[in-house]
Amino acid sequence: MSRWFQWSVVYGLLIAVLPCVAHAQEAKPAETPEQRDARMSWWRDARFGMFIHWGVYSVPAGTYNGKQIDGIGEWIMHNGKIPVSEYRAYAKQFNPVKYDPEAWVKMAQDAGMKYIVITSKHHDGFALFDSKVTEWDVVDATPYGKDLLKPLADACHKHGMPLGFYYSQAQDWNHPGGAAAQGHWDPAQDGSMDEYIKNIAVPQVEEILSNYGKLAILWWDTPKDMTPERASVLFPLTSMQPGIITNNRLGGGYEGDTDTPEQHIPDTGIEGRDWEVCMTMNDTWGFKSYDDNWKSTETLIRNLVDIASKGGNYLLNVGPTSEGLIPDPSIQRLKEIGAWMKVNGEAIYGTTASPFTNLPWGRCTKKLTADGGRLYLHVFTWPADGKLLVPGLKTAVSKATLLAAPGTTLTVETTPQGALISLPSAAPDGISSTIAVDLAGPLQVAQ
Ligand code: H79
Repeated sequence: MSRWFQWSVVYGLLIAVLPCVAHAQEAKPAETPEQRDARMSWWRDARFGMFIHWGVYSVPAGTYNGKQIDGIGEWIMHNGKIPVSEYRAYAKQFNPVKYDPEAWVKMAQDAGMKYIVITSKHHDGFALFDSKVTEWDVVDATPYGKDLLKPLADACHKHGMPLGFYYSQAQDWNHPGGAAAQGHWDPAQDGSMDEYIKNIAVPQVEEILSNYGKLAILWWDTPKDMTPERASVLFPLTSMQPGIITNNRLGGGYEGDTDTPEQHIPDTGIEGRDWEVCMTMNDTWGFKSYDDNWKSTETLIRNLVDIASKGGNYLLNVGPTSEGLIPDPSIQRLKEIGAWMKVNGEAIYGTTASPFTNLPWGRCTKKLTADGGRLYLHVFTWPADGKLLVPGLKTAVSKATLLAAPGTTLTVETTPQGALISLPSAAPDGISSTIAVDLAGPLQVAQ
């Protein structure tokens, strides 16, 4: 290979790679791994949050012109191809007089949730806040006429609940130039996306980052048609909130801080990334009057445990009605999860992923120290013979207890297959019972 050719390859690569590097650095001042760990620390400990999808779509609640529209409720305008003027009329019935943000914060807290993320503006472009750059917001377009985010932010700050805003930066079906997943269906939507970004998205992101005190998270969504140029005018705004966490959905090559599997739990953790599964309790994010396909409390708790055992967070959704009420089936489930978390929360918060590849009876989380630490065994299937094998655990166990019965000590035998724990005949919790295992030395597992 000639020297010139070698260098031309090197230069070619540099030219290909440099713009990305420069781009990333320009977008965010360099942060050391230690600084990043410090910034992410509360979020990694939290493990469980509440997602709130609320907007004008809660008025049609899944039905347009007497027809039930397929799909997720907040997509009704898109899926029903509802013209802009017709959709805007729904806002006249959006009057959440029963809204009690402090009760919502308390509900989240009692469920064991450690942060809240609410839709400040979804794909329908409707702002739940007082936006100066549009009339398509709760203050100007509804009989309610008051900013919805302000009292929630106040309640969150009062109760020490970190608050995040979801903002649909690319899709906007009500402002000219905003993107739509499958293209516009009303000429009123046509326009320049660059103008939309400049005149709506940028000032609105400035508004939500400026007017509500400390914000913990900015949650972008669906980077449809987001070029690096469009994203590059939005990303730098996040520096208005020091320490804010952003997700991977801005587009334009920005990775953000977190990966965001939606409606599914990955088979394993995501190497080298923080991640958060967002999920609905039924089959819709925004309220749909006839969606009764609720997941059981058992499924929701086991999902949380499964996700924690893989090192991720669970952002679980509620979709309030146009009156401002969280549906009863959601409230019921949050209460039951809360009761479980009261006993077992120690095995979720601040834990890291399981050191085992496969546990036939359930899941494991851990809190390790240099000279030992604790394993938490989450038993879904209680052994009929009263013996639970922790396969491959080589470290001696100094103590094993049930979180549901802290005074008790369980007998542990060391066997060639691993630690064998003797259990009482009945499971303390039919959904998931936790055994805390104190290690007598550094964790060692034979796989
Ligand atoms: O806010 C919630 C959803 O509305 C949003 N993300 C979560 C957090 C979301 N946006 N897009 N999607 C979820 C998935 C999009 C699916 C689509 Fe389609 C498939 C868009 C176009 C094809 C579903 C089917 C909607 C229209 C047809």
